[in-house]
Amino acid sequence: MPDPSPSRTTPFSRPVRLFFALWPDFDTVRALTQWCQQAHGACGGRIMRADTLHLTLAFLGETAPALVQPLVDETRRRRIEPGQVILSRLGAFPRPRIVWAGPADDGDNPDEGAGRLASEHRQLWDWVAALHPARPETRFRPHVTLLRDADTRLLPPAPAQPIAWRFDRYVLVASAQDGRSRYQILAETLA
Ligand code: 2AM
Repeated sequence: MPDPSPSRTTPFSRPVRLFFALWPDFDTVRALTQWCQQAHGACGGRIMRADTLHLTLAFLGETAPALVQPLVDETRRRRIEPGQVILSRLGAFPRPRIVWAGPADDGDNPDEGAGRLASEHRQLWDWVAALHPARPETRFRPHVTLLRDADTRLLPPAPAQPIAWRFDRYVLVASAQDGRSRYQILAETLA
């Protein structure tokens, strides 16, 4: 994980871009890194740094500084049922030239994969909406960005071995865009 969550959040003096995400454990990062390499061999582009790989559950966008601490406090009070997501797909967003890994659209088990993530997304917005004016994304598309500036027309099939990602927490992240993505974890929820 990037900057481990500080016990006290650095106050922000300007609006800050926030999102909630699942942050992968070491084995998941290692597996995702192999997917990055394979996809890069076909599509080129820019491989995401291992320490920035994540799956966004809710995107809040630019947030007034005064809202940050209440979101941090509430995140720390929240709990998540541990779960697992199986990443078995490679997909692309052609316009931003992104190649991503994601769960199968939905398997038989709604407690895993895309169904489980959609449920976490909804539950998150249920409490965030009371603290933040952002609206939920119109369409939630769970994915881990692997490559940017890639030639998405050359998207290869997904690697044969799916990635079983066990999670037991989500994190609130601040993102600074200054040429390269820099993420700071502000708070995490625990099972
Ligand atoms: P991306 O990787 O597909 O760009 C930090 O920018 C995180 O929030 C990334 O996971 C990014 O997805 C996601 N994100 C950025 N803008 C978004 C938006 N308008 N709606 C949903 N997610 C967004």
